[in-house]
Amino acid sequence: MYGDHNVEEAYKLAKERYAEIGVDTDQTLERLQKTEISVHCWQGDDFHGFEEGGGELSGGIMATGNYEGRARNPEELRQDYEKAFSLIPGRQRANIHAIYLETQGKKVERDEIEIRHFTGWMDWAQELGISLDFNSTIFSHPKAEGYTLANYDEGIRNYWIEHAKRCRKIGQEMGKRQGNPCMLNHWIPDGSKEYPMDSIERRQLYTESMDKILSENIPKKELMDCVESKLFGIGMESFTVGSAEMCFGYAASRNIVLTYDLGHFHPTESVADKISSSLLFLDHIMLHTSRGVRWDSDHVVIQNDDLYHLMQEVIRCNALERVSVGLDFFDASINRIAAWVIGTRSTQKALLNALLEPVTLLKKLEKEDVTERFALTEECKNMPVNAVWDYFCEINNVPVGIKWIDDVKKYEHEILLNRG
Ligand code: RNT
Ligand code: ZN
Repeated sequence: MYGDHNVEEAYKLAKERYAEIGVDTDQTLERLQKTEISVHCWQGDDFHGFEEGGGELSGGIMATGNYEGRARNPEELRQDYEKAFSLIPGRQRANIHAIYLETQGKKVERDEIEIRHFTGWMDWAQELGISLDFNSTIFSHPKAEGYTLANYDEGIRNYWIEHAKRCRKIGQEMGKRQGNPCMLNHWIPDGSKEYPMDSIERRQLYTESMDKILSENIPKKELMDCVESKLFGIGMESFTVGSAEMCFGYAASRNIVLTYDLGHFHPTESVADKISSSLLFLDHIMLHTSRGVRWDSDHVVIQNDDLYHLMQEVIRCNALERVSVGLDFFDASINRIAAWVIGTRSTQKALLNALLEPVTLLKKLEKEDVTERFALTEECKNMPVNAVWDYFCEINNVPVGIKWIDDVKKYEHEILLNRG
C-alpha cells in the first residue's frame, strides 16, 4: 500500500553495496525482526497511572507539557498503544508500571496489589500476541518521600519490600502466560539533596531490602529482576543510594540484570563504553533508551551519537541476545503517540545501523591498519541504511518514511481531541 517509493529496488541496490563490505542485509533484517523493543506505558499518560486516589509524580522525575489527549484509563491507553504499534515495524513488548493496575474503583495499597489487578493487561497482550514487562512503582507515594528501601523506618522498608515481592509474582504470571521472561525493573528514588554522613548504612539497607525482595526463587525463564542505577534526581542532587557502583555490584553479586538508562549518568559519560565491561561480569543487561537534555529530562530518544554508539557496542560485543531493549522517556508537550513512534523507530534504526556495520572487517582492520579502520567507519555512516530501513517498514506493512504522521494526525482529530 505504500509502494510508491521504489522501496524494493532501492533495497536491492543497498543489498549489493553492503555485500561488498561483507554484510548480509537479509540476515540483518531477520535479526532486527526478532529483536523486541519494550515500549513503556508511561509515555501514554504522563505517568498518572490508574491508582485510586493516586498522588503526583514524585521521586525526582518529571513530565512537562500539557498536550491534549492524554489517555485517562486503561482502555484509552491500550487503544493508543495499538495505534502506535500499528506504525512501528518489527516486534514490540509493552512495559507496564505497577501503578497501572485495574481495581474497578477500589483503593488498593501498593503492598496489596495482586495478579488479578493486571489480568486486563495480560488478556490484552495475549490477544495482540505481544509480551509484557513490568516495574515496581516505588515513588509517587506518601511513603516514598526521601527514602524507601533504604529508609531507617522498618515499617516503610517492609511496605516497599512487600510491594516489590508482589510485583515479582505478577511479573512471573506474565512470564508464564507469554512463555518468555518478563523483565521486572526495580528503580528506587532514594537519595538526598546534600551528601549524607551515613551513605554506607543506606546502601547496606538497600542491599538487605533487595535481598528480602529476591528471597523467593523464581525461574529466570519466567521472570528476570533488574536493578537500575541513577546518578541524581531532582531533590537528590548529591547522593543516590542506587548509584552506578551500587547497582553494578549488587546485580553482579546476585546474578541479576542491570539496567542502564541513557539519562542516568554524567552528561559526558558514555553508556556505550559500559557495555563490554558489564558483559564480562553480568549475564544480561537491560537498556532504557532515553535522552537527557542538560539533566535526566527524559526527552524522546532520537538518533544521536549516544544511541548509535550504544547499539554499536552491543553488536560489536556480539551480545544482542544478552541485552534487552526498552524505552524510557515521557514527553507531555507533543502528541504522545508520535513520541512513542519516534522513540521506538529511532531505537530500531540505531540498532539497524549497528547491525549493518561490517564488524568482521572493521575488527580485522583494527589489528592491521587503524587508519583504514578509522576511514571506513566514517564511510559507513553514509551507507544506504535508510533503503534497508524503508524495506523493513514495507515488509512489516507499516508506513514507509514520514507517512505515519498522517495516521497520527487523523487519530488525534478523531480520538484524542474528543477526550475532553
Ligand atoms: C527513573 C528511571 C526509571 C523510571 C521508570 C518509570 O529515573 O529511569 O526507569 O523512569 O521506572
Ligand atoms: Zn529508566
